[in-house]
Amino acid sequence: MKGNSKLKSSFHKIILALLLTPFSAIAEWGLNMTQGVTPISQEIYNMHMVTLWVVTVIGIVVFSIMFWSIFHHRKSKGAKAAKFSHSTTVEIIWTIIPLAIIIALAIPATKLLIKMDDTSEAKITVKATGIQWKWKYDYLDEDLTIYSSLDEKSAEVSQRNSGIDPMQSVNYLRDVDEPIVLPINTKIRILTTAADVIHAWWVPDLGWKRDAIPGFINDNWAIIEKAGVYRGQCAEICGSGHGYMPIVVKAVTMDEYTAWVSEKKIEQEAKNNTKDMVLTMEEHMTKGESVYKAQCIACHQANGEGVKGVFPSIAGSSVAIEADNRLRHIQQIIYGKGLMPAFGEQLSDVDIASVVTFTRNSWGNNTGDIVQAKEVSEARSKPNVITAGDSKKEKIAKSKIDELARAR
Ligand code: HEC
Ligand SMILES: [Cu+2]
Repeated sequence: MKGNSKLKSSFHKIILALLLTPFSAIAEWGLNMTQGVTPISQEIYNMHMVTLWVVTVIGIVVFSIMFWSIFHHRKSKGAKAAKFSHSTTVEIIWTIIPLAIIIALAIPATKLLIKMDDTSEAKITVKATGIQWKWKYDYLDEDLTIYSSLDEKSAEVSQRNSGIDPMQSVNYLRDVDEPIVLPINTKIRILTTAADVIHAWWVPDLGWKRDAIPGFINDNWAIIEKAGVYRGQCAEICGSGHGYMPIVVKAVTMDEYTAWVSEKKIEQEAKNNTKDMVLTMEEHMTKGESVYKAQCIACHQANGEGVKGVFPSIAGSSVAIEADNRLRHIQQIIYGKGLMPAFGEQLSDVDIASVVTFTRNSWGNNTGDIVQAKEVSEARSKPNVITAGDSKKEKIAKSKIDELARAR
C-alpha cells in the first residue's frame, strides 16, 4: 500500500515536471521543423504548424468522444449495446467533414507548391552538380566554377584510428573547404544535377531539398533574408562517401558577394595558369599531401592503402611506382577511371603534379620521382592511355566471343 502511494507521488512529480517545463526548453530539443531563412521556408513552416494544430484538435476531439463513450457506456454501469448497423446520416457527416478539412488544407498547400516552383526572374543562377563525393557549383552568370569538398579536418577525423574524438571536432562532417557563397535578399535559382549517381541537394534553412539526377536538371529557388552560414548535406544515399559531402551556404551582402566573385575569378585564372611552376621535392610533398587529404583520402585512405576490393591501394601500386606508368598515373588523376572521378577540371596542373609526386613518394613508394606541372599540362593533350588500354581489352574480349561463336 505504502509503496504504491510512493510510486504514485513520484509519477505525479514527473507529470508536474513535464507540465512545468518551459516552452523554451522544449524548443531547445529541436523537435520542431526549422523556420529557415527564406520566405518560402517560413511559409512551409506556417503550413506545417497549421496542419499540426488541425490534426491535434481532430485527435483530441475524436479520442475524447471515444474515451467518454467507453467510460459512460461500460457494462458495469448496465449499458446495453444498440442494435442498429447502418446510419446514412452519420456516414455522410463523417465523409463530408474530413473532406472539407482536406480541401481546406490542400488549397493553401497547392498555392505554396506552385510558388515554390516559380523560378522565373531569378537574378543569379547556380548549377549544383553532385559528384562522388563533393559538390561542383557553376555560377552560370559569372563563368565561375568552384568545387566544394569535405574540409580537411573532418576528412582527417573520419579516418579509422585517427585518434581524434569526432564529438570534439567542431562541425564534424558539416564543413567544406569552399562554401557556396550567395548574396542575401536576391532571388537565386539553384539547378541540381549529378555527374555519376543520384545525389540530393538539401539545406534545411532554405526550406527545400532537390534530387540531383544524372542527365536531368531540377530547379528551385531561394531568397535568403538573413546573412549567415547554413549547413546541409547530400540527402540521397550515393555510395560509401554519402556522409562526406556536406553543403555549406554562406549568405553575404551583395557587395561582399561581388567582391568574392572577382576574387574567385582571379584565383581561377591563376589556377588555369600553373603549367610553368616548378617546385622542389619538399614543396611538392607538402602541397601534394594537402591535395591528397582534401581529394583522395575518402577512397584511398590516409595510409594510401584504400579499401580492399573497392578502392585499390596506391601504396605499392604499379601505377604509382613504375617509371613506365608515369603518364598513366597522371592521366588517371586527369581523366579518372571506373569509379574514380576525373580531377582534370578541378585540380590545376601544379596540384596534380604535387599529388602525383606525393603518392609516388609516400607509404613506401620511394621512387624519388618529381613530376612538374609542365608534364601534367602535356599529359592533358596526349591521348588517354587508360581508355586506350580499355578499348583494346574490349576488342580482345569481342574477338574472343566471335571466336567462341565460330567454334560452335
Ligand atoms: C571516389 C573514390 C576515389 C577518389 C576520390 C580517388 N580515387 Fe583513385 N581510384 C579509385 C578507384 C575506384 C580506382 C581504381 C580504378 C580502376 O582501376 O577501375 C582508383 C585508382 C587510383 C590509382 C591507380 C591505382 C592502381 O593500382 O590501379 C591511383 C594512382 C589513384 N587512384 C590516385 C588517386 C588520387 C591521387 C586521388 C586524389 C586526387 C584519387 N585517386 C581519388 C577511387 C578514387
Ligand atoms: Cu551524394
